[in-house]
Amino acid sequence: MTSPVFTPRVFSGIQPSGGLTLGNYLGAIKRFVDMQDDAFETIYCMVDLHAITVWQDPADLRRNTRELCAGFIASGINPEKSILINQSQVPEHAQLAWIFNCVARMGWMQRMTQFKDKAGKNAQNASLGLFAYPALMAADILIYHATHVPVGEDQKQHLELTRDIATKFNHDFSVDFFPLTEPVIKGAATRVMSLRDGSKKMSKSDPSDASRINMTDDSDTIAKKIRKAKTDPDGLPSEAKGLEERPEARNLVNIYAALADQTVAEVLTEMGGKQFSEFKPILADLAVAKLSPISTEMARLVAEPDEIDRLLTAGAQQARDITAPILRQTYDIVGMIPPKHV
Ligand code: AQP
Repeated sequence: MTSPVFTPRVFSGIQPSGGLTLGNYLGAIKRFVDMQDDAFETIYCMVDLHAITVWQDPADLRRNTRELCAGFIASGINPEKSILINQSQVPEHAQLAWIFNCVARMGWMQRMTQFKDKAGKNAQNASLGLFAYPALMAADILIYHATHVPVGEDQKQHLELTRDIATKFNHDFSVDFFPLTEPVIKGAATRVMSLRDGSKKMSKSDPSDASRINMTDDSDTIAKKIRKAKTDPDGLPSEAKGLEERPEARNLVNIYAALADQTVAEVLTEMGGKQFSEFKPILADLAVAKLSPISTEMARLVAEPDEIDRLLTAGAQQARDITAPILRQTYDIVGMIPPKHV
């Protein structure tokens, strides 16, 4: 049997779980924009069904979903080039997730470090949805037969699980139906760290606002957070090996490199020898120059929620042209009887 050739197609998503951070921007959205201009069909998603695996106030969820959509567009995702969707408006994601819940094994899910981190010490009290999260994520990707998924480093394990689910499904039903999706984890900022603790990921749910740069922060706040970012007493080295064992210093250099579209080596050639008292204002100026136009455009877009809702409705219709046939074929492979149209 010859393997099917899958259309080069990119899928990725972000949870509307409150605010967007510089980590989300550099690790994900900025790269979504780059891939939209390559030879891919691109589908980008606000994964609200993932967000509710932990408690979300309904009014906040609606507001955060629209704000995230505004963040995507303000960052350069063009609804004329990419399909932009809200996950719950494309029901095939959740329908395929149920099939995958029956393919994935409990033992696979128990190994997921994100579940362990998010459930914390009280795992018995975590929602069943939080445990099953990676099966829904596999469905998000495979309902499009997506071949590539740009993500930050923290999602690598979930992407491996997506490949395991596709492999087991194909094997169990003796088909070559789901592709083995490639994670795309590239660039200087695949793991942006907290500004207060270089061992922790920058995260929108970190209780400390000073730990992250929010995409809605104004220029003064961005500059202040960078000025106060934790560093060590040494200056910048002129080679990357001088950043080993210096997580906070490395983080600021990585952020600079990603914002400037440079490699770490290029940044250090230029900045090596500077003290942080000199480098931080340069980084702050660059961050403000790159982020302020995005936050201004986000503010303009969120003021027009009807326009955002219209775009998402149109996106869902486009998406369902892809997802409905794939779900129908999946049901057929599994042995479900299709409805008779009379
Ligand atoms: N710090 C980060 N560095 C690089 N990439 C990151 N991503 C998130 N944080 C960083 C990438 O952003 C995409 C969407 O992530 P998400 O919001 O759906 O979930 P998350 O990874 O759990 O992000 P947060 O900010 O930590 O959210 P909360 O606090 O709600 O759990 C993914 O591609 C992710 O890799």
